[in-house]
Amino acid sequence: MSAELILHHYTTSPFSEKVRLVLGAKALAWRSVHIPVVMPKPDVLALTGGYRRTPFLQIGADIYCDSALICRLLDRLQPEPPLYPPESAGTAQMLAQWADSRLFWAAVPYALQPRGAAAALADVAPEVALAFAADRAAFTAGMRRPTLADATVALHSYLAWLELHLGDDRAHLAGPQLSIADFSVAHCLWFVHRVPPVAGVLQRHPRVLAWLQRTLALGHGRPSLMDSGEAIAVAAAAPGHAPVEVAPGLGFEAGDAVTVAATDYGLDPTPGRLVGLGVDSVTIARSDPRAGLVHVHFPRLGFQIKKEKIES
Ligand SMILES: N[C@@H](CCC(=O)N[C@@H](CS)C(=O)NCC(=O)O)C(=O)O
Repeated sequence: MSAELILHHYTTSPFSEKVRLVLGAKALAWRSVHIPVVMPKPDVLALTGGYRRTPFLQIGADIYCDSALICRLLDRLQPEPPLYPPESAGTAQMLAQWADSRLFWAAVPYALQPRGAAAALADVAPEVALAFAADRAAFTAGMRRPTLADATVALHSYLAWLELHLGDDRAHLAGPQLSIADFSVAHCLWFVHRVPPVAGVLQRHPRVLAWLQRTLALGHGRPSLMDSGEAIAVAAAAPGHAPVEVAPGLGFEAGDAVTVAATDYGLDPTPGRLVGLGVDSVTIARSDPRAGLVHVHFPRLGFQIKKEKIES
C-alpha cells in the first residue's frame, strides 16, 4: 500500500470504533488524527468541504466519508480477512445496515441516559456538556430522536434477537466467518459496554457479551498520531487522486456542479464538480485554500446528489 491511511476520528465515536476495529482485524498501520467532538471543525471542513460527520479517512488528497465506504475501501486495499465473504456477503450487509441505523439509535440514547451521561461526561466541565447537547440537537434537527423509553425497549428487543441469532454457536454474526456485520453491531454495543452504569444490560445476554468481547479483542491495528495541520499538508502535497469515472445512466454527467449530502442526519452539503459516480459511490472535486484540489468520496446509498445552479 503506497500512501498512508489517515483516520480522522475521536476516541468516543462509535462509527470510528467500527473503523478502528476493521484496521485491527486487518492488522494495518494507520495515522490517527484526533478531531473535535463538536463544531466548529475548521480543519475537518478544509478536507471534506462541508461534511462534518465522524469518522473520515484520508489517503493523500482523497477523502473518504462514511464508515460504510471506508470499510469497502479498506477491504479492497487489504482483502484479508474479508469483510464481505462471498458465502455471507448479502446477509452481512443487511445486518450491518440494520445495526448502523436502528441498533445505533437504540444504543446511543440508552448509553447517554442520565446515569450513563454522568459517567461518560464525568471529566467534562458543565459548559462543555451543554455545548455537546446543543451541538447534537442541531446535528439531528428534523430527525425524530428516540426517547429513553423508545431506546430502552428497542435495545432490549435487539439484544434478545442477537442472543437468539447466536444460539446456534456461530462464531460470527453472519456465519462461520468474520464480516462487516460483526463490526457494525460491535461498535454500537461497545458504546454501551464502555459506560459502566449502563453496561449491565449486556450481562443478561451471555452469548452477545462473549461475541462482543471476542470482536473487541481484534484491537485497533497500529496507529500513530498525526496532527490535523500535517494531514492538510499531506493533501496539498499529494501528486494526484485515485482514478474515478462517471458511469452513464445514473442521472448526472461528469463536470456537473453538485452538492452531496447525507439523507438521515448531519445533512450539511458538500459542493463540488462531479468526477466519479457509480452505484456504490459518488466523488466530487473541490478546491480548498489550504488542502488544494481534493476528491471527496461518499457512498451512493444514504446520500443525495443535487445539481446546483451555476452563477453566470
Ligand atoms: N453513516 C455514518 C454515521 C457517522 C456518525 O453518525 N458519526 C457520529 C459520531 S459516531 C457523528 O458524526 N457525530 C457528530 C460529529 O462527530 O460531529 C458513518 O457510517 O460514518
